[in-house]
Amino acid sequence: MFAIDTQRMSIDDTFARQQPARHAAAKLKATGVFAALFLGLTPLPVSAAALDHQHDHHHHAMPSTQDGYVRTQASYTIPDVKLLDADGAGVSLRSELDDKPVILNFIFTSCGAICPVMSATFSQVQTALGPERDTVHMVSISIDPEQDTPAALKAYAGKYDAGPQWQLLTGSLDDSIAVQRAFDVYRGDKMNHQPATFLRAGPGQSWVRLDGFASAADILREYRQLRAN
Ligand SMILES: [Cu+2]
Repeated sequence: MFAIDTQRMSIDDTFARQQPARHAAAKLKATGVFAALFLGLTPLPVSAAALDHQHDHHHHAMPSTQDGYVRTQASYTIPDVKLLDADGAGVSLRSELDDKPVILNFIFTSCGAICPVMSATFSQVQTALGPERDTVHMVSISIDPEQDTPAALKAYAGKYDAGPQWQLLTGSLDDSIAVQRAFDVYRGDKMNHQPATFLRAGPGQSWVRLDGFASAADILREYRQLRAN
C-alpha cells in the first residue's frame, strides 16, 4: 500500500514539473475530499460523492498494526558513507552491513509516533532471539542526524535495552539522506516518514523490505524464512 502511495507521489511530481496548473487538480483527484478541505477549496457536489467513494477505498487500504505489512524484495546499492555509532566512533556503512545477516530500520530519537513502536519491536526481536541474537546485526539509522548525536543515540539505545548486536547510527545530514535514498525511504521531511523494516540474509543477497508495522513475530518469521533459503 505504501508502494502505491509512493507511486502516486511520483506521478504528482511529474505533473508538478510538466503541468503546474493541473497539479492541484491531479492531487485533489488522488487524495479526495480531505485534500480539498486542506487546500481551502470546496469540491463540487457532483464530484463529492465520487471522491468520497475513492477516499473510502484509500482509507481501507491503509495498513495498520492489525492489517500487517507489505513485503517486497529489492536490491539496494549501499552508499559508501562514514557514519557514527552511539560511542561516536566512525564506521563505514558498507563494511558494517557486509558481514552478518542484517535487520535494519530508520528512526529518529525524538519521534513520538512511529519510531517508538519500531524500536519496541526491535527490542522484542532481540529478546525473542535470545543467545541467537549474536548471529544477527540489527541496525537503526537516524533520519534526524542533526538532533541525534551519538549521545542521543546512546540514551535511546538504553531506553530500549539495545544489546551489542543492535547498532544505532548517525552522521552528517547529507550522508543520512544518501542512505535513506538508497533504501527508498527518503520522504523529504522526517515527519513524513513511514514504518519499514529491511532484512538481508548475507552480503550480496537481496533485501526483503517490510512496509508497515511488522510485529516482532512478523520480523522473526521473515528472518527465519530468509535464513532457511
Ligand atoms: Cu518516527
